Amino acid sequence: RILVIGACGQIGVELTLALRKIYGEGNVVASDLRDEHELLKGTGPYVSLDVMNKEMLHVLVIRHNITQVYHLAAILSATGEKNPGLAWHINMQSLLHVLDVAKEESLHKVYWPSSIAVFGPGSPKQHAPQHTIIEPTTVYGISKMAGERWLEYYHKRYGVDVRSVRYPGLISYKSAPGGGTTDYAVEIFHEALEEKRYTCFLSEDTHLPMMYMPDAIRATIELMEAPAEKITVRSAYNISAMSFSPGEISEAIRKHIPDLEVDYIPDYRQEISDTWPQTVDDSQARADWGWKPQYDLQRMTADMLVNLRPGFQLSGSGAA
Ligand code: VAH
Repeated sequence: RILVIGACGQIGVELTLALRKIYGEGNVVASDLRDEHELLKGTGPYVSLDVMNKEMLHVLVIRHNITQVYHLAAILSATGEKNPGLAWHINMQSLLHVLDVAKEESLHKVYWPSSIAVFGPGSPKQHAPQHTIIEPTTVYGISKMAGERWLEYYHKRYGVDVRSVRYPGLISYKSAPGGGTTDYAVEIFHEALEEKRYTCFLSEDTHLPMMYMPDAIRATIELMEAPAEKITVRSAYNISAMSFSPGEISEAIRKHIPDLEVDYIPDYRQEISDTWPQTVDDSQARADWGWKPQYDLQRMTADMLVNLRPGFQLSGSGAA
């Protein structure tokens, strides 16, 4: 049985729904601090969990016969810079609680997401390799870097089967992101449909690695289902799908909403994004467990628009 922690977040909602489809709704326990997300209601068991309370986590794991945990609860990059101490505490302590319970209860597998935020100004901007200079400058990135080290440590020292990927910025229509630097790429779709106008907090030519949520969910599940002997990276795999800037995504949306107007007023999040690479090299994930993305910018844009607004008429060549 699977436990998803942070099930009401941007990844959590879709991952929980996907896992329930595969493993059966009764076998996937969703948990979060928040009230149950609308889309999860009626789809399977839901429990309230504060993962900062290790006892509570431990009891829940035993009571529900949990054998696998997906731990997705975290403070993202932009929110993290507002309260670094809290972000560090939450991101680290929650992971250590999960890893400890996994060790103590001999759980079969643990999934925890890392991020391209582990990279810093010293990492190559293009095709950032799996192994390179990892000197993040945000507290979120530092917590992801340290988390990767802890995963490897628990794997080597205690044999816990930990798995992770470094997600790029994720774009989704079912559940909203919160507090990230890449959130603009979701907001712009909502504003384009509602107001035909968007003020972006990053500059027009800030290129970042990005991925559409269906690819991210598939990557997660494929990694978790891969035979253990194929997993040569026990920190976190680079995975990549697309890279674009606010200017380029605006252009892609304008193919379908020609009168969209976008202004650029970069704020403190610009500095964060400037420290990250534009593209990452995911050859290790491709070689080890067959990773391959399906969505590029055009296909994702079309899919976002029709899902956010049922009946939306796509124009010409961009039609999905
Ligand atoms: C953030 N979306 O913006 C997250 C992330 C790629 C960065 O992990 O904080």
